[in-house]
Order: sequence, then C-alpha cells, then structure tokens
Amino acid sequence: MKEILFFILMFFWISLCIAQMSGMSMGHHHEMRQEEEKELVPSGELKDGVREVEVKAFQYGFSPDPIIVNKGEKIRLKVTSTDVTHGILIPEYKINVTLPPGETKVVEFLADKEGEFMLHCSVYCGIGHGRMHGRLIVR
Ligand SMILES: [Cu+2]
Repeated sequence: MKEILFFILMFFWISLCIAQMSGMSMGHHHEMRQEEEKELVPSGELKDGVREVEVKAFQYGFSPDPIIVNKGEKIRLKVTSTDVTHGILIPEYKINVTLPPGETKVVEFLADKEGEFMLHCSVYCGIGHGRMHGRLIVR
C-alpha cells in the first residue's frame, strides 16, 4: 500500500516538472515573438502624412538598417553622410542620390512596392565600398 502511494506521488512530481518545463519554453517563445515585432516597428515618424526618416551613411553602411516603412506611405529620407562622399542607390525605386559629407539630402518616394530592397552606395568611398549596403523593408 505504501508503495502505491509512493508511485502516485512520483507521478505527480514528474507531471509537475514537465508542466514547468513546457511553461518555460512557451515563455521563451513569447519573448522571441515580441523581439520580432519590435524589429518591425516603422522607422522615423509621420509628419503631415509623410514618413520622415533620418538616415546616416558612413564607411561602410547605412543607419538605421533596416529602414522599415508601411506599404502605401509617402517616404521622405533625410540622408546625411557622416564621413566621405557616398551615394544612396535603391534601383527598384529609381533612387540614386550623391551624398557629399555633412550635407543632408532629401529623398522622397511613394512606398508602393512591397518587399525587402537593398540600399547600395553608388560612389566609390574606400576599400569597403563594395560591401556597403543597407536594407529597406516595405511591408
Ligand atoms: Cu561607397
């Protein structure tokens, strides 16, 4: 009789352990999802219906990266190079603007194409020029 009681207790204890473990992994999942959602918050801020994003170009990248916008929005990128002359090139949106250092260039377009687009540097800016990229996410 004592043995049966012992097995019943063991059974409950093991069930409790399993419940706790699955609870932990569920919590982890939840955190991951929050992290993904945080990444998809649109960049910059809306000003009179236009999403304005301040973008920095530098050796060798763009910031923020990715630039995230909502499909259908009017976009105004205010792009400044913080070091040498760069260019911002987004072929799918027919954007190609030269960025002399310290000068803020305004790039406006309608985000009517959904997807992830590469930003390229269009002016040779040094040894890392070929790998100077950013991303534009329209969703
Ligand atoms: Cu470059």
